[in-house]
Amino acid sequence: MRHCSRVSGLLALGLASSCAALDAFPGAEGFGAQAVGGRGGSVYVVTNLNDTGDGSFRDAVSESNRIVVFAVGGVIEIDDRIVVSSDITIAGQTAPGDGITVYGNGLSYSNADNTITRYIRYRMGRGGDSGKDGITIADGANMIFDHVSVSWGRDETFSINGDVSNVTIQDSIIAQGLQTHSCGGLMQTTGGLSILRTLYADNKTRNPKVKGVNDFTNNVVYNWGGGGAYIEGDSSEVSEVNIVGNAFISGPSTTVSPFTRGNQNFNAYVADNYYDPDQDGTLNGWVLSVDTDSYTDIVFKDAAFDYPAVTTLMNSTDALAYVMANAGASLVRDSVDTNLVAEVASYGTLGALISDEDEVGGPGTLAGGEAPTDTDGDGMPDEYETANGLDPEVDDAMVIASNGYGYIENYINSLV
Ligand SMILES: *[C@@H]1O[C@H](CO)[C@@H](O)[C@H](O)[C@H]1NC(C)=O
Ligand SMILES: *[C@@H]1O[C@H](CO)[C@@H](O)[C@H](O)[C@H]1NC(C)=O
Ligand SMILES: *[C@@H]1O[C@H](CO)[C@@H](O)[C@H](O)[C@H]1NC(C)=O
Ligand SMILES: CC(=O)N[C@H]1CO[C@H](CO)[C@@H](O)[C@@H]1O
Repeated sequence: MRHCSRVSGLLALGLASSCAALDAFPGAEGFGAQAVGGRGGSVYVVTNLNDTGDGSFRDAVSESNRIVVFAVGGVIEIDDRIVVSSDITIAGQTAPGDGITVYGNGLSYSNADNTITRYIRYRMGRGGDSGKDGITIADGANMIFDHVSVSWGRDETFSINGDVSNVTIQDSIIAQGLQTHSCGGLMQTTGGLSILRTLYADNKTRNPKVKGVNDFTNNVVYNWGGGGAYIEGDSSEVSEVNIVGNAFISGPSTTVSPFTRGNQNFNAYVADNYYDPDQDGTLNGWVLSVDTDSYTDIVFKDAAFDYPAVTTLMNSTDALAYVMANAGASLVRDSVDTNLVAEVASYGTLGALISDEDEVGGPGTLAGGEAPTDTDGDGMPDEYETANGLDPEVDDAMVIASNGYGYIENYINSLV
C-alpha cells in the first residue's frame, strides 16, 4: 500500500500505476488511510438493537469481509465486550434517526486488520468489564476510525499497544475515561499511528500517552487532570513524533501543563501548539514557544518526520474551531458529545472528571428514525439506486464502480 500523495511528483512522469492503492474513503488520511474494510465481501444489514442474535451489531462484526450498514438507529446495550473481526467496514452513517450508540461495555479491535469504522459512538460505562478499555487494539494493522465518539472507558478509553501499524484516528472524540483511572489512552506503537482533528476531553491523564511512531496533528485537548495531557512515553524505546497545530485548553480539573515526562529517546517535531491555561471563559492563550533550552526532557527536531501528510493543515486556533464543529459522530451529535463540546466552548469553566456515566446523564436517548425502502436488501435504498442508474431489484452492492469503490461504498460515502 502506498501513500499516493507522496508520489505526486512521479505521477507527472507517468508512473500512476505504481500508485494503485485506494483510500479507505474520500477524506481518509494518515497511516491508516488505505484500509480496505469489507470491500469485495458481503453486506450485513443490522436490523435490530439487540445485544446478540441475527441482525444484531455483534453478529454483524463477528465475521470478516463484511460492510455493515444499519436499518435501525438507537442505543445498542451490550453485556459482554464485542470483538470486531478483520476486513470489516462499519458504516454508522447509514443508521436512520440519530444514529447508533453501543453502550455498556467496550470493543476489541485486536487483530482487526483492515477495518474502517465511521460515525458511531462507543460508550463503555461503569457496567463494563473492570480493567478494560472502551476500544482496545493489541496487535493489528491498517485500521481507520473516522468520526467515532468513544467514552467512559474503565481502564483506558481508546488504547493502542503492541504490534500495531498503519492506524488513523481522525475527526473523533475520546472523552471521559472513568475515575479512578480516568485515561484517554495509551498510543504506543512502532508501526505508525496518526491522530488527526480529534478531541480529548475530561480525562485525568494520558490524553494521550504516546510512544513510537506518531503523528499528532490539529487535535484539541480539553480539561485534562493532574496526570497531564500529551504525555511523552518515558521508555527505553525510540519515539519519533510530530506534534503540530494542536490546541490545549485547561479546564476545571487541570492542574498541570500540557506536556509531561519524556526522555532522550523521545524525538519530536513540535510546532504551533496553542495553550490557554487560565480557565477564565475566554480564548486568550498563546502559541507555545519551542523552548529547547529550558525543556530538555525530550529531543526537539528541526523538521517534521516524513509521515503521511494531512490534505489541509490548519493552524492551531482554526483546528480548535474545526474540531468543535466536526469531531465525533457528528451527523447528529448526541447529548454526551453536545455537552462535551459545550465544555470546550466554555474555555475553561465547564468540565469534570467523572466516575460514573450517570453523572452526565448516561448515553441519553436517540431517535430511531425509519430506514428507507431497500427492496433487494443490498444495503442501498431504492431511491438511491434509481437515482444512480442501479437496479433496486438486484443485489449489486459489491460491484466495483469505475472509481474503484463498490457501489455500496459510493452510497455510504455519499451520506457524509
Ligand atoms: C503499513 O504501510 C506501509 C506503507 O503503505 C506498508 O509498506 C506496510 O507494509 C504496512 N504495514 C503493514 C503491517 O501492513
Ligand atoms: C431481539 O430481541 C427481542 C426482544 O428481546 C426479541 O423479541 C427478538 O426476537 C430479538 N430478535 C432476534 C432476531 O433475535
Ligand atoms: C490562524 O489563522 C487565522 C486566520 O485563518 C488567524 O485569525 C489566527 O490568528 C491564526 N491562529 C494562530 C494561532 O496563528
Ligand atoms: C487519581 C486522581 O488524581 N484523581 C483525581 C482526578 O481529578 C478529580 C477532580 O477532577 C479528583 O477528584 C480525583 O481525585
